[in-house]
Amino acid sequence: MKRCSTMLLLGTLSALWIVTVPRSPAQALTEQELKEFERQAEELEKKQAEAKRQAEAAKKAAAAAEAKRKAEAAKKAAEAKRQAAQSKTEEERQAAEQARLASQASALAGEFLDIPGGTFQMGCSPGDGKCQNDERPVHTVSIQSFRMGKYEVTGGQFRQFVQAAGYRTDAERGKGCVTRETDGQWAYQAGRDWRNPGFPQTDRHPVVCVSWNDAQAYVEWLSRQGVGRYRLPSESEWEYAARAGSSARYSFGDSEEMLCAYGNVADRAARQRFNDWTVASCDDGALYTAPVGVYRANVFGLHDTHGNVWEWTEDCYHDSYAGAPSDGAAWTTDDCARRVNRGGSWNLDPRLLRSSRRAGFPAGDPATLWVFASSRIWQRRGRRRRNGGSPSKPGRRVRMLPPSPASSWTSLAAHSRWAARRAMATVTRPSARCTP
Ligand SMILES: [Ca+2]
Ligand SMILES: [Ca+2]
Repeated sequence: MKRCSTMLLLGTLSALWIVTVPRSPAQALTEQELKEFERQAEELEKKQAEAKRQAEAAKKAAAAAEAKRKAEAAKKAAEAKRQAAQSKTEEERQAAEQARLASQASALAGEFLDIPGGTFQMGCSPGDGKCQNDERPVHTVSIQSFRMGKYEVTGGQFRQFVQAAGYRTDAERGKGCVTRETDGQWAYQAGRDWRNPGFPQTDRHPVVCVSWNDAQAYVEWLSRQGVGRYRLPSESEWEYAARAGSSARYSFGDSEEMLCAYGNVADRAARQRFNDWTVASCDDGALYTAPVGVYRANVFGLHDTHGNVWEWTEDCYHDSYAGAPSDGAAWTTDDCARRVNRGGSWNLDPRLLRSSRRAGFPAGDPATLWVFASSRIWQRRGRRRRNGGSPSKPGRRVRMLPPSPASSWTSLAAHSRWAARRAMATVTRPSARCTP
């Protein structure tokens, strides 16, 4: 019992000592620091939590921004694709419209060729002893590029005009057409007109018995069809195009025997039928008119510039070139009772088929021999580039044109060489019946 009392007493004293003994200063700072540390830890945790929240918010914002950017990019791409598709559709629509107009124009007016501009000497060819006074003086003419019918206007083309417009030609309204009937004389024959000139004609033959007035009515009607502007070529445009860079008597040279390869003329066979004719010493296979495009083209690609049928031009006839325009414009002042025909026809001899040969006939005179070729004028959008073509619309026409514009006889000769190479691939070969 005594021992237990003693231990209880010691335990009580020890506990009192523990409670009452003062702590060291180091122990007090550590406790404060612990509290401070705890406070700082809490603050740090709060900051870390805030930073984490901000980081997550920034991440979400970045993700949202990226998603927005991608959405906008996708929207722009879709818009660009839509616009491209729309543009392509518009281009296709325009191309289809142009093709439709070209097809309609071709059906109505035939094929046309680009004739490059240039400068040439108009009139009597050098050394040509058969020139008439009206082929002089030889003078310089500058021609702007234009488009010209590849062939003479055909009966088929003219028929469309007549049927659509209800047109009646001068021959039908007047005293008929000048033909040579059984009596051997050329004279007006009632009842003769472009439908029935007295010899076989198909829709591919050049229209005949057509006066200058009829030709004007045709090109004016064409210009109202919404497929381009048309007019007759000026006389200088015609000669420039017919010569195609050649200063010789004919577009191909001076050889009369070669005429039958390039056109329908009064040939040896015609002499069998019309024994009073002067004829070329060759055979072209056609007694009257021939379908257009049968014979060789000149280096511009034009057919029948020598013979087959005369071709009306815009000009009034003057018996001299004194005072003639030098810019390719039609000469339409002074006496215009007669209009100019060029190229000669199927009943004429080589002398009358030269490139410089001219004729003037009354505007209302629908002789069988006299017909025309229309010319489509190309309205250029911009200045032609040196290598050809329009800067705003390069395309097929660019490849069709020569490497450089013909601006003189020298450059025109270069053009001719180029055109000759091109023509070799496409030119219509002469009829097998030709014996040049
Ligand atoms: Ca002939
Ligand atoms: Ca002709």
